Amino acid sequence: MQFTNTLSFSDSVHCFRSGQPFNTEAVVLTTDHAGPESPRCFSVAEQGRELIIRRDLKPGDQVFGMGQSMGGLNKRGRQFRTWCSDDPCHTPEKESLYGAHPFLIVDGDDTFGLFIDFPGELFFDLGYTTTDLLEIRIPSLDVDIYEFVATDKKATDKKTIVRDFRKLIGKPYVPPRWGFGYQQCRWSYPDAARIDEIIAGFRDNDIPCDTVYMDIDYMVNFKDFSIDEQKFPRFENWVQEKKEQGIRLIPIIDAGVRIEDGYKVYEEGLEKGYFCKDAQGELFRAAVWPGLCAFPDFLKPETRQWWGLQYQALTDLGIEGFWNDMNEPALFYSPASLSKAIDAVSAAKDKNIGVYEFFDLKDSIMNISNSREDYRSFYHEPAPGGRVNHEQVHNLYGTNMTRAAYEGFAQVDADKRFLMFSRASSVGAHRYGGIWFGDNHSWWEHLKLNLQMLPGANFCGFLYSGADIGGFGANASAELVVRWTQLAVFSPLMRNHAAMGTRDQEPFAFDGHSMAIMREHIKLRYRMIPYLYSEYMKAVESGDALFYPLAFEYDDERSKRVEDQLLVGRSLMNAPVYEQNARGRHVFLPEDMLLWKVSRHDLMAATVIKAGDHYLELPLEEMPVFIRKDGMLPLTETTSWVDERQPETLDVMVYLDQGARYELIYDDGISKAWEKGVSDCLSLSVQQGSAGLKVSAEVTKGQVPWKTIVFHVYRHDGSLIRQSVQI
Ligand code: MIG
Repeated sequence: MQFTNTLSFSDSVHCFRSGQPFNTEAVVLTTDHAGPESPRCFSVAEQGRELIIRRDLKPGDQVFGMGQSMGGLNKRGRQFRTWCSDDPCHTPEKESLYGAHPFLIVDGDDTFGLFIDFPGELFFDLGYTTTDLLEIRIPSLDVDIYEFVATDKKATDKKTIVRDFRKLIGKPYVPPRWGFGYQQCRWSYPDAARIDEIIAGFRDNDIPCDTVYMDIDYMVNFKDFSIDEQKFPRFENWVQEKKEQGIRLIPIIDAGVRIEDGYKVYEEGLEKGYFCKDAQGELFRAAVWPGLCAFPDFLKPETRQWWGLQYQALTDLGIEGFWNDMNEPALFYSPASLSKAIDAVSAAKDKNIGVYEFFDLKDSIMNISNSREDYRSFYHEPAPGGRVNHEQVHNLYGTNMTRAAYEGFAQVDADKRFLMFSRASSVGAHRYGGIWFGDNHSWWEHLKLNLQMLPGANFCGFLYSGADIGGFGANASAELVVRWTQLAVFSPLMRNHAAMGTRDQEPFAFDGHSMAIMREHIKLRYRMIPYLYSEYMKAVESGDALFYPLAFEYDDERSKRVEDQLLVGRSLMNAPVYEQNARGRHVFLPEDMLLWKVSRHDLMAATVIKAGDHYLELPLEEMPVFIRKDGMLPLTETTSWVDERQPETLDVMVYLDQGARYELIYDDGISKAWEKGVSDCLSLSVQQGSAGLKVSAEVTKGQVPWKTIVFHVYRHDGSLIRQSVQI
């Protein structure tokens, strides 16, 4: 196979270009160093109008990555496709979800990473068809293939690969710090009065909360950037009042724009040519919630510029965050696909059809949404005069919607962080917002899936991510929501959400005991924000994931295969309970760790657990937090919302081995000063001196709110020493 061009970003990162790829803007790094002739770790062969990547898999090889996708941490033995899909039923065999993230790491004797920079569908066969063969089909000759070669033959090689990849694709989006608070959503709280009740539910029950969401029913006829004043009278005042209670309202924005005469967004977009057109150059129309819609051509810079400014209609009223939905884009039906289906139904009328014809008939209705035919029937204009069929660039649609929003916010206020996350995404979208994992179900399987999805999303820079706590579809039991809330304590995006028609699942929607457990865990989350925020900001800079499988840190065979525990930042390991009625679980410890069962926030109740296998008793009230050797876990005071007041005391849990250091990163939590390297830093240190413990807490940069730092230092023998430092 002859590449048109090969490039080297470093000794271990190379790009192999075939043909003339579409510029997806996934990669932000440039280089003019010529690279090696061909990849070292896989082959690329031309087959007709396609390229096939192949690599033999050894029995022990594992495959990590694939972004937001089904399966365990190790993706070997599965098939995937990159095709942003509005699929609300995440059953195990699904090959694609809302995000298209073609980055993977093969881990074995010879570990390497692979990223395919391509805007359309790709087919991954990770040892599924043939057990010992990895095969990727690229249905084009125009593509950039990146190879990341490992050098150290260590578990941590994989971290280097993640960092190298992230260097290539740029720094992730940083939310405002209040985006680390607990968030409550539901499809839909019908009006302001109900939202007031929900807020009272949190405040009266002493459960911290920072945001409440407004799902599609806040709009007039689902028209983006409109507000139904019947349901939300005096909107601006109300938004302001809620802020005084520490609650920010987060409206949804859908991709489709309702076709309606007199609706400004539609009329303006139409007049300026900002919408996607069909083959004849006519407006492309398809139905979503608003009925027939036009679809902004987000690949066109002028459209993005215009769309981004539409958000101002709401930011002017005090709104500071949004979630972008239906941007795969989801298409319920087009006039063409609907009439085809109706024809099929009419043709069957009064006929005595056979069962196979019946199934065809059924399919003609069932397959009407998100059809490939519809996706093939419209076009984008990324550059003047340059027309590209949607199917070729499908995966870029949601990304560019979110990019438009992000760039629009910068025009509203150049120095302010807005909350933004999207349903659809591709590699590169992480620079503009986070993602949530879409329409999961209130199934225990999806609680485990949430855990297993986090690292893959993180590798692609989606640090601000999380799944709907409690599950979106189906009814949740109290126990499921309790265990899910426990897991989500660690997840930067911590949002509970439920679908229309399902049972309420706010923390206070169940019995008092369940509520009390959730209250304690949500409070714990607020205490952990300094840690999560510090680790987040470090991961933004270093290119690390917040969540790593144990296989990325420990070289032993056992650790490599752990599927249900994650490292969280540099200090912690998480091993949640994800089974109904379980009152404990098995945990594998690659090394000694400090176990803190958090039920009563008792900082004196931690115990040292030796390396090896353990069965831990974990009643519903308990979630284990493991602190690694020389790891520190700073815990601030709990508040009812993130910015409620300045905390005074910082507790620090420490598991002392050789000597522990921790850099706590802090900043104003709202400006973009971090982009210029401006942050506050509190350096914490605990060392074993000859005359006892030496603890120090020093503000090495800027300023931090805490006045008293209380160290809780545990040692190997389980002994605890407490020492305070004033700053
Ligand atoms: O077709 O806005 O994933 O979070 O509640 C469903 C209604 C549309 C899908 C989103 C979900 C949201 C729902 N939306």
